[in-house]
Amino acid sequence: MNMSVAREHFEPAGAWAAQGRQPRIAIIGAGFSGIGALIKLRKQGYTDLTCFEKAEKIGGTWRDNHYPGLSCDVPSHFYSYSFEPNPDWTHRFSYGPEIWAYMNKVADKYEVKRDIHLNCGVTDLKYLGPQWQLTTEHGDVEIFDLVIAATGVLVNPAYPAIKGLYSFAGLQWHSARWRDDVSLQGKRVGIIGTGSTACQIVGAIAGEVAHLDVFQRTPHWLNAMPQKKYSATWRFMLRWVPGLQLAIRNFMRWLMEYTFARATLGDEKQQQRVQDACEAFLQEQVPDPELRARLTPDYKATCKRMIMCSDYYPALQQDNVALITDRIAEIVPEGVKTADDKVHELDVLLLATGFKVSDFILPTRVTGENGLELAEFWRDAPRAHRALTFPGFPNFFMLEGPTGVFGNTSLIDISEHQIACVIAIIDRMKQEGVAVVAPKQEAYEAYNRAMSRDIGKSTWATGGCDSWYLDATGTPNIYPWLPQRYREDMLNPDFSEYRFEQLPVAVS
Ligand code: N01
Repeated sequence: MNMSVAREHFEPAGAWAAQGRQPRIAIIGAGFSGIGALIKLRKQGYTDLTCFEKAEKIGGTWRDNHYPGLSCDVPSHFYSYSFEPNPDWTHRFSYGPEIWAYMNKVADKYEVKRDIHLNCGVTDLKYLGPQWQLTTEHGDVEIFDLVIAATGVLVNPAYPAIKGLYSFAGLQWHSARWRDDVSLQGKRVGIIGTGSTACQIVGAIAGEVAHLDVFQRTPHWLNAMPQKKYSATWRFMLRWVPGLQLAIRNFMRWLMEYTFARATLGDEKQQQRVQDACEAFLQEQVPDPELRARLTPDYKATCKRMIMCSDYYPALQQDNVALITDRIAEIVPEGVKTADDKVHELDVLLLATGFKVSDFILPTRVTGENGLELAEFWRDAPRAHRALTFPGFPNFFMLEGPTGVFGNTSLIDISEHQIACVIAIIDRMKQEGVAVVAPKQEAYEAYNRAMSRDIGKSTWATGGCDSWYLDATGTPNIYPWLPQRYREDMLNPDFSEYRFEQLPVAVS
């Protein structure tokens, strides 16, 4: 695939729409968003598609995460592609391997794997006006008319800044880099973190390990996960009763958004209902008042992402499990030393410490118009226009970009709506012979101003906690309105917010 690129090769050739040819579209990442984009673009008649995937398999989050207990806290019939409902989901909340198998099955059915280059990370994207020059980790260079980054949010593991982290003499790994080759049976295990990931791991491994130390920095609010195994009769009905799957999907979406989105976005009654439910769950699950006190957050429910997990509290009360709330002082070769000078000796140390959520497509170097670097554009905090496009980066789209709808809802649903918006923009380029599209600076600024004004009313901002939703400026980097509004915006893009140019722009 090594191509030597001459500037003349793509100067006039850049205006794909004016020339009536197919646009060459690069999609970066083969997770749910990237695969959805491949399917939907092809369906719309765009066939010159190349997907670059840095790993050896497709799957994104569901490939990278394979820790014990992995499941999705969004109901299965909502956490699926709208165009590929699955009557065969075995549980109300699917387990990781089943979700990954579903994704593979869909990719096979729509024959998109042929468009995917595996083991092919993209290191550099450079806008040459009106096309993009893409460089892979192998040094190959290709030219594309349009680029869609589908690189995800919770991708790059965050390693905690704890003194001596790498001095531990035993085995240590991050939850998103699970060592399937190591059995935890009979071992002394420690886990740092008590977020969604840690809760699932603790519930799954507590019965297997000799001893488990759970290192909690901040307690999180939890609610039960109302898991249910679907019967064969139910699955038969889903397959054959017209409209049933769609009705369930719509109901689940309404339920998730009514419950969590409203509670987060200023509906005080709903927030109180969620708060009461979490408090009641804790009270019912943890009878010991001393342990319960240590597990009670001092901030509002829905400030951090709500955790739905039924086996965490029971696991913490097993004889072989200890909740450690003393601050971690340092990691030493024997294990974890806490502020009370006690060394908790371990064979294995698990880091369920979350992700570097401000990276998005970075560290891929993205250079837009006039040499503008995306890393520089994001210097204060990552921002986007409608979580999808960026002024100064024409013909470039990012699915699940900054300030997206990242609460307790289906990211598949959100990315499908974004793909619909991208397609509407490309269709317009095609109809009007447009070579360049980018959001106008003033539209981007007005949108971000409105967001900053309203995000301050959400419990992410007012709930009194720190969370991965907050960016370096302390502002929640997340959509401040109900998801329904975002979906409507994506389905009815306001083209006046974009600059459409028919001629190639000058090269910097
Ligand atoms: O990561 P997190 P996660 N010393 O950032 C602690 C999705 N997800 O992987 O709370 C000590 O939430 C940190 O402590 P604190 C979902 O969107 C979904 O669990 O900051 N502790 C926290 O406890 C979720 O929100 C599903 O004080 C340190 C933990 O590590 C997102 O992924 C399942 C520390 C990190 O929690 C991320 O979840 C799993 C330090 N230096 C994940 N640094 C489902 O669908 C960090 N911590 C079910």
